[in-house]
Amino acid sequence: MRIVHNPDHHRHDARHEMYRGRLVPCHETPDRLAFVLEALRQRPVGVLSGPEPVSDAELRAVHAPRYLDFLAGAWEAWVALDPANAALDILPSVWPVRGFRHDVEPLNFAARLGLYSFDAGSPMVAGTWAAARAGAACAVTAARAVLSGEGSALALTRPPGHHAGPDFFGGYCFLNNAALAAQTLRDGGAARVAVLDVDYHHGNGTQTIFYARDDVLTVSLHGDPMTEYPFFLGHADERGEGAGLGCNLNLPLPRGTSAATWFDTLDHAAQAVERFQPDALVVALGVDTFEGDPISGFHLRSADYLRLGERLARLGLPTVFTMEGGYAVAEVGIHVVNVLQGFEARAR
Ligand code: Q9C
Ligand code: ZN
Repeated sequence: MRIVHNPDHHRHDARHEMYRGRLVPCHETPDRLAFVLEALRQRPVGVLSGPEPVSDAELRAVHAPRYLDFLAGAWEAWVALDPANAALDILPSVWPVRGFRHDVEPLNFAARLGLYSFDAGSPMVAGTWAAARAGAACAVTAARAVLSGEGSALALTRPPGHHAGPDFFGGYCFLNNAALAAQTLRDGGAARVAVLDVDYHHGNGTQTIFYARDDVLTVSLHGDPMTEYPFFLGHADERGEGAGLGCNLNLPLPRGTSAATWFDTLDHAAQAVERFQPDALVVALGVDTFEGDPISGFHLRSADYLRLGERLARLGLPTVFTMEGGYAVAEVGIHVVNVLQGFEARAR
């Protein structure tokens, strides 16, 4: 397994996210990746490399140019408002809901920030763009490795990506690494690609990016949006639209779901992937399904991640993993490496 590590991830090191009317410490921290690297040192299940450059054209295959321009210039615009802002994280506080215009990009920075986001839990700092762009490069590099015949690869990166849509950030995500990997696989010759999202939270960004397309199947099993973040998407009746009708599958599960039920549901997800007959698979790998995760509600245990890797390997597909959520920080490394180890044991 090829493991493409983001050397710039630590530049995204925000302080606070808004929660219940207060600013609380971020859950999505640089030490999450440090723990994965440490677990990989103890169990070297793959070969580490850095990313190759990603082009603007590759980013624009998934994200809107005006959104990319906003992200690239956000920190400078923020500090231009007031030099004292350099010591503060960027968080949005105003959003264009139903009936407001989305076609006109305001000049005001707070308004642009709101236009391109959907929560106040995803702070940006000076290095966010550099970190996110290098992460996108990891995802594209991992996909290129799989296209050139390596059986599997992991984009070992943060910030995560699966909540980021064509032109919005949120849920700690800015660029959709799983979607970029899937698009790279398509452009490199894979006629059909499946994205299987096993993060606790619905992969709303990935769903939105591919919703009207029949060349990329998106499948997500996740906490029921009636009670779980991101709340406003991820229901079972969202099946795709137009040419993409039937090419999106959501498998929402109640908070508190056991590992046994989760694995039964994973089987349904895997069967849907098989029916689609893809040439390649992207796994949006969140490990926030762990029973000890501080913000999630499923009950997987550490050994279950070995089983997850084995089940994914049984699909027998060239596979790109992208690192998504997982906030029981000290266990994130064990769980990610368990998935890779289970995958490699079965794939061999
Ligand atoms: N303060 C991913 O797992 N808010 N994103 C939770 C806790 C958002 C999770 C509230 C959770 C986003 C990639
Ligand atoms: Zn998550």
